[in-house]
Amino acid sequence: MTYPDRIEVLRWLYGRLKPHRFLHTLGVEQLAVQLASRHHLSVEMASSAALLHDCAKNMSVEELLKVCDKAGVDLKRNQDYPQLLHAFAAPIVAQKQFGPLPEELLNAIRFHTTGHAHMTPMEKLIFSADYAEPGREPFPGLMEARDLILQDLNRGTLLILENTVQYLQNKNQNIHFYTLEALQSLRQEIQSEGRDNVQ
Ligand code: DGI
Ligand code: FE
Ligand code: FE
Repeated sequence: MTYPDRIEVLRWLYGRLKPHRFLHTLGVEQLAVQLASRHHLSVEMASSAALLHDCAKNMSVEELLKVCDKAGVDLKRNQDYPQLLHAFAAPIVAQKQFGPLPEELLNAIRFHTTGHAHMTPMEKLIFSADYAEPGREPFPGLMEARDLILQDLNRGTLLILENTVQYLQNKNQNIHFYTLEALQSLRQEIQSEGRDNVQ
């Protein structure tokens, strides 16, 4: 599988993103690559997905709605969550620039904000790297999450989902149904891992 040339992607992002977002993207890539090699996933795919995950972050809600509508995103179910649209739009924006990309990579960027039920390892990796990247201003729980995703991707992702839900609840924000489904599905996955280990 060939991925877009890294320097070309960086050049494109450098012209699109604000400086702090560009630096965040590099931090996500650094952690994503580290996680991929630790957990035996494709380092190249992790790098590309990390670089592209916020490529639509500079767009206005109007533009994002247009792109998402064209791509068949259910806008009614997402109208209360404008801050999630950049993730759903990212696969279209990235492919417009770089041509067709693998579905596994596209899903990792599509679900990087919310997660969803039955996440693949690459989706968990990008979701977690976005949260725990090294450039983030320290906040309670960050170090613990960073350590845990390096040791155990499932438990680390679960901790991050739980922290995110707690954070949003404290701010009285509605939790997207994808996030709730991700939480429930990963809890079940970890429970069944435990059962398999006992047998
Ligand atoms: O794009 P980033 O800033 O790197 O981070 P992100 O894509 O993970 O999150 C973007 C925003 O979306 C952030 O302010 C948190 C918010 N968010 C994530 N999950 C949910 C959510 N907001 C609501 N209302 N509900 C969610 O489930
Ligand atoms: Fe994002
Ligand atoms: Fe991000």
